[in-house]
Amino acid sequence: MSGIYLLDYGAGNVRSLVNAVKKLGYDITFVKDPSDILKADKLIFPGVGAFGSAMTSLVTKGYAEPLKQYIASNKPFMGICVGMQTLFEGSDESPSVPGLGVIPGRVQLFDSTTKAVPHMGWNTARTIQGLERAQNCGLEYKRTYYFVHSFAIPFNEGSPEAKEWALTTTQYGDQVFISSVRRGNVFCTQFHPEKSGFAGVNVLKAFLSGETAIGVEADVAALTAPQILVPGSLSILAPSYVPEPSKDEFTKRIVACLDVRANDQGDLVVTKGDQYDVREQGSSESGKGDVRNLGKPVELARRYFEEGADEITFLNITSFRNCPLMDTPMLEVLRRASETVFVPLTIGGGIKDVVDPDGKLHPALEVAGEYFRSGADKVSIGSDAVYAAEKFYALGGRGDGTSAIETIAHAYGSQAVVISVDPKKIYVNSPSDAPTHHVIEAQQPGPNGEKYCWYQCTVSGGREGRDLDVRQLVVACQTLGAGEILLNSMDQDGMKQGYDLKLIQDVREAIRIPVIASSGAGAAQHFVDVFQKTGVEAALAAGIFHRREVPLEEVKETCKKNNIRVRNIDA
Ligand code: 1PR
Repeated sequence: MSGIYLLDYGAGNVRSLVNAVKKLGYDITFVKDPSDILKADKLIFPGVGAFGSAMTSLVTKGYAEPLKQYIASNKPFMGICVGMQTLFEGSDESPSVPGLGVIPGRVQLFDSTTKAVPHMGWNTARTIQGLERAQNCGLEYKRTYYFVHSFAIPFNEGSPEAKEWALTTTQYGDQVFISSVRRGNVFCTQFHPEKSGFAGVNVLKAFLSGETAIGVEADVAALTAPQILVPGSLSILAPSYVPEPSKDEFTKRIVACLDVRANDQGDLVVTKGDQYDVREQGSSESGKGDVRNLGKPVELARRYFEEGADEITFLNITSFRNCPLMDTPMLEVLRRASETVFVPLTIGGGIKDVVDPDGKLHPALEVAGEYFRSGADKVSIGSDAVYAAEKFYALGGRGDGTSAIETIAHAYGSQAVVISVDPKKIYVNSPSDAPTHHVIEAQQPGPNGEKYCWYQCTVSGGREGRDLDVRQLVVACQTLGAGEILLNSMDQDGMKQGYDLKLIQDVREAIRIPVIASSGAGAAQHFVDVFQKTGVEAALAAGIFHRREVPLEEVKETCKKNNIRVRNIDA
């Protein structure tokens, strides 16, 4: 069968890509055998995970040679993220593993001394081949696209890859890298079009409809052509196009969070607690009423995507009671959400080794894999991260390779592993009252006038406190391979008093991976405060969005007015 083929080696979420292609009205066939590659009329290669494991999979499955032949045959090819990187000669991520060598150059690690790494979030892509060429590829001036990677191809003007291949560059902090390449029928993006909202869907559309491909002859002709400036239009062909100077246009992310659980009637609902208590005040003996019901998970996720959320997080807040693999409703929520939501999806709750009722052990890696295949881009680990950090310190500050963080990061990449932290503030009179913990000055004095506090890690949705502080946790998790911290606060959750800025600042300073501030947003100004005062990469809210008290649009407009870069709401 000919047509559009997808080269998937099973390393992550390709469901969103398949859904986006289908949404555009095309059928897509998975490559099952090396011979399928040469049957394709158009081939998409969405690389996920580490460079070394991607290349090793290509070689062991017998895909590498037919892939090179396919590319040489000049049939339309689109590589995404690691799918683009594998076309280069090699990567510092896996120095001993050669790349396909189609494009000269090497993939290198971002410098994390000046910015958070991975580069995770929305950024622009500036064309250096000319606006017309970028437009042919569905790329739009000033639109932002979703990136998630720690390694990139530095843009080096004058280098062969830059001259012949680079279509766009992107600046992250002080570094400029190649964010897309195009030559003949090869088109690759470092960003994820399938996760870049409608802007990204347009990029896929251009490739699928054939606009992107112009053929090598036309390409060479254009590259050697004298300056052609079409009067009255922006149409300028390379090489006369003078690119604008690069600029860091990385945006802060606004994340909508959906705490999900079954209510007493057994329906899966989005709920929301105050300080983690999700029940209404009731008339029962315990004073507790029903689980608060704020809507249906798939519908709310879609609403937030349409309203401009940059990312959506589902937290299965009672998963510690069940085996998540038996939790088919949550998997179904992801599958259905990924049909209509084209921004990154994170799923948390129950990511750990689990034993199902018939005694069968499912390692955390298998649990996570099931979620990735169902449409998740990242998994968020809560309780299990606390246990892993405790073990890390018991072993003298190292992992043993068996934790969920390590196994999932190894297989799917650090960027796919988020740590959800549920800290509780413990007030003390002086740092010497908690000598084994990281004590800071409290923002407000405690109930008995205490001036200091430390933040205790909890497990099982805040039900149990552990002898570990948040700083110890995040440092251990970063060392074990986590790619991002989702920093909640049990004290601020649902209170609408603003984020715990002291806590967030303290964590932001301790680590170099991105931090999502969470808990307590009650007004658009709270987002401005947390971005300006702590420098976090993202801010999350739940209650104010569910109850429509503060629209996402207002949050973004307020940020813009305060010179905080945010992604424009897609149309
Ligand atoms: O321990 O790996 O099974 O993960 C359980 C996950 O469920 C953790 O991520 C934990 O944070 C979450 N969780 C467990 N119980 C609750 C609860 O509320 N009873 N939700 C819970 C935590 C906190 C935030 C919330 C923000 C923003 N929810 O995610 O959405 O505080 O709220 P706001 O903007 O309304 O203030 P595991």
